[in-house]
Amino acid sequence: MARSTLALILTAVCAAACCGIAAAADVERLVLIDGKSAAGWQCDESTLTPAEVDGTKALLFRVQVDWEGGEPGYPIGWPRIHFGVPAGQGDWRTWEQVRLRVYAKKVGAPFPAQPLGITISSGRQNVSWEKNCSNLQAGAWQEFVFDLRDAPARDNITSLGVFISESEYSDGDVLEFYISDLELLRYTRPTLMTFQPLGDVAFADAKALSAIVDILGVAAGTTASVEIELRKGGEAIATAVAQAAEGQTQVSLPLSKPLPPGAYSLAATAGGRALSHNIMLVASPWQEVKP
Ligand SMILES: [Ca+2]
Repeated sequence: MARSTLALILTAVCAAACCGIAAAADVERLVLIDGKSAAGWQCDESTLTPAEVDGTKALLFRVQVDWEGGEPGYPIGWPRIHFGVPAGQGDWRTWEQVRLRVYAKKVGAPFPAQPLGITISSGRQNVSWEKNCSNLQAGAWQEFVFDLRDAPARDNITSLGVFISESEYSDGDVLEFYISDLELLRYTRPTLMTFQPLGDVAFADAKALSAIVDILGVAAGTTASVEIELRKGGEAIATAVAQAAEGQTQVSLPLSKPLPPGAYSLAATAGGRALSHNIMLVASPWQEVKP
């Protein structure tokens, strides 16, 4: 495979937050499919060809489901395409996500619950990682982003594959998956991915409110600052700054005095991205039993 296929492209994307402010975040990309060339890829029980769909260049992964033929011993098998990672480039520990864009076509019944899988394999035995492109719809571009950090043995990745399970389909089905982009991503600065309070309801005299943050782009051995804020009607009631390492961290916002029961929001900001959740503070039962 040409080394240029593995070119790193430093770019900026605008990442939308689910319930907060959208902000720009820097990411590095390792492009494995750019839609133009199938270099480095192989296919089994399927075809892989450069094509164009909906005005976009893509690689067409085409499968005709065949319950009789295929791999010996596994006639109802796993047609697939796969990319062999060049020797010396299998240390994926710093890559955080896999992203792909797919435009799928299929005649007849909708796509099944597990329509298209992505997998990586390491050089060690019995270690694999699989994710599924759930809710795949025919006739529209869809983007799928999977967390790579839960993949085992990421220091020695030997291949990445995209596959279907013929058992999910009917014999004879013709499936077309146009893949315009497939890439590994890593954030180059701390970026808040998710923020989840430990509960939607807390006592108004709680000493602290806790939440889980998930942050990407934090270098090993370092932490990122996370600002936690309790708000009431847009006004900041309490603020604290916590430190979080890469991945999930529990953070707390200390409260110095009991607050009036009612509806509040709890917000986290890190790396320029803010996320918030509604939280209800209710009267403490300890107050009610006081004489
Ligand atoms: Ca087969």
